[in-house]
Order: sequence, then C-alpha cells, then structure tokens
Amino acid sequence: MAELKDIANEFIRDEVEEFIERPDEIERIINLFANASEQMQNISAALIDGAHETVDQLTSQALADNIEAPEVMDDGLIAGMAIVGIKFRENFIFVPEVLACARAMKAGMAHIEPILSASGIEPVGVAIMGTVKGDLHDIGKNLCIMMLRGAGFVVHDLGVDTSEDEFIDAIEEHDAHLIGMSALLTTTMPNMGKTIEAFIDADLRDDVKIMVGGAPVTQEFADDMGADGYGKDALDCVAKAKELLAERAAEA
Ligand code: B12
Repeated sequence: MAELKDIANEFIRDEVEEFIERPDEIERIINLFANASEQMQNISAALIDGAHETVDQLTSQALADNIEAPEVMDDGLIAGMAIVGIKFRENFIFVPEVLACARAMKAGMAHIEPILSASGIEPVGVAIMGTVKGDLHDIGKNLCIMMLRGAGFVVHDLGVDTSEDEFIDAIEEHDAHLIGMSALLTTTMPNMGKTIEAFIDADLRDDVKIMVGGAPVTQEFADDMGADGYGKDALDCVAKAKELLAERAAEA
C-alpha cells in the first residue's frame, strides 16, 4: 500500500494531511496520487489551487511531452478535482473557490478536447447529451462528450439546466435515438425520471435509448427510474452508448 511520502508533490501531501480525514478517503487519495507521475501531480496541485493559467500551461506542456491525453485527464485533472470535492463537502472551501477550480479544469480540458474528439472514424451514431433541469454541473458531462466524439459519435450538447421539452425537441430535430443525462445533485436526480416520463407521455419512449450518469447516480437508481443504461465514468459512457445503439439496431 502506498504511503503519504510516496506522493512527490509537497502541496498535495499538505492538502491530504490538512483536509482529508476519513481513513478510506486518505487511502484512496494517496493511492491515486502515488501512482501518478510528478508532472501529473503538478497539474492537480495547480487545479486544486484554482490557478487556471498554470493548469493551462502545464497541460499544454504535458501533451507536448507526448503524455497521452487520457492520462493527463485522469491523473492530472480529474484526480485534482477529487480533492476539491472532498474539501467542498467538508466546508473547507466554498462555491467561489470551487468555481476557480472548475475554471482551471476547463483550461486544461480545452487542450485535451481536440485530441479526444478527433476520431477520424466514420460516425457511429448520434447522441444528445445534457445536464438535467436545475443542475449547473457540466464538467463530467463535457468529459463524456469529448470521449463520445473521440469514439465517432456525433454529439449535440444541450448544456446545463436542460428541461424535458428540450431533450424531446432535440431528439426530433436531430433524428437521434440516444440520450445521455447527467446529474450531480441528489435534488436534481429525480429530473432524470421526469424526463423519461415525458418521453413516455409524448409516445416517444420506444424511439430512444436513455443512459444516465453523474457522481450520485447508481445502477440501482437508473434501473428504478427506467433508464436503459448507467455509466460510472466517461469510458463507461462510451461503452454504454455503443451497447445501447447496438440494442436498438437489433430491435429495429
Ligand atoms: C465543481 C463542482 C461545482 C461547480 C460546478 C462547475 C461546473 N461547471 O460544473 C459549482 C461551483 C458551480 C457547483 C455548484 C453547486 N454545487 Co457542486 N460540486 C462540484 C464538485 C466539487 C465537482 C464535480 C465535478 O466536476 N466532478 C468531476 C467530474 C469529472 O466528475 P462527474 O461530474 O461525477 O462526472 C463523471 C461521472 O459521474 C460520469 N458522468 C457524468 N455525467 C454523465 C452522464 C452520462 C450519461 C454517463 C454515462 C456518465 C456520466 O462521467 C464523468 C467523467 O468520468 C462536486 C463534488 C463531487 N465529489 O462530485 C460538488 C457537488 C456535486 N456540488 C454540490 C453542491 C451542494 C452544489 C451547490 C448546491 C452548492 C451551493 N450551495 O450553491 C451548487 C449547485 C448549483 C446547481 N444548481 O447545479 C454537492 C452535491 C451534494 C448532493 N448530495 O446533492 C457536491 C457533491 C459537493 C459536496 N457537498 O460534497 N459545484
């Protein structure tokens, strides 16, 4: 098992010591960073610090050094956000600080996006993605969109705070058969179920496959509200999207 001293970056070691209290989380976070290169840890540290210009520069440098985009995304950017999430939950930081971290995340993602989205392969399907009504979290959804595009999907992004009608209109406008909904708040998760009900009411439920995701969403919740699939992360989102479109093709 990795130990705190195995994390090369001093700022991150201090963050773990000062802000992470739960033994299971200490173990998870130490393992996460101890297994990442020092260059990735430096990106995480800048993200945790909300230093968007530094994240911008370090991400660009890492890619120029031929580090693979998924490694920069997972070990640099998403790993940093894991500490931000814990600090936010425990009230060590508040919305303005988290917004600065989100801005830093976006600065890094801007470099990764063109690489992950450039699939160069034949379009494999059309997907509509959006964060549900009342919810403004879009970092995870945007990562899923990048990965979907990279896998050859044409994705129409409805952004955040997406109403049931906006999902329905988009399906009709783009002649799409796959929807991905994201929710990060326990208070907005039920809006996924409401959107599914709206598709039933509009007599369109059989025309679409619906997948859901977001940190508080589980397979059980997805099953309970009648979604067709659940994905735990962006890689899973792509796998689920392919699986659901194949299912639909078999049914048609
Ligand atoms: C960043 C952040 C914010 C930023 C969002 C910026 C942005 N542009 O997104 C800001 C500051 C705006 C914010 C605001 C709020 N937030 Co906030 N936020 C976070 C934080 C720290 C990180 C979220 C994140 O980006 N994670 C990183 C991404 C990569 O992970 P992810 O979103 O889970 O996505 C991955 C998977 O879930 C999956 N996935 C995601 N979507 C989809 C969709 C599909 C189809 C599939 C298959 C997969 C999939 O793939 C992604 C990639 O791997 C979380 C903490 C946390 N642990 O999640 C709190 C958190 C979600 N926020 C929380 C809260 C309470 C709020 C506020 C209510 C705070 C307030 N008092 O105002 C507001 C709500 C605003 C609103 N109406 O939405 C709580 C929610 C608690 C709860 N039980 O509901 C959390 C959990 C923090 C906490 N207290 O622990 N927040």
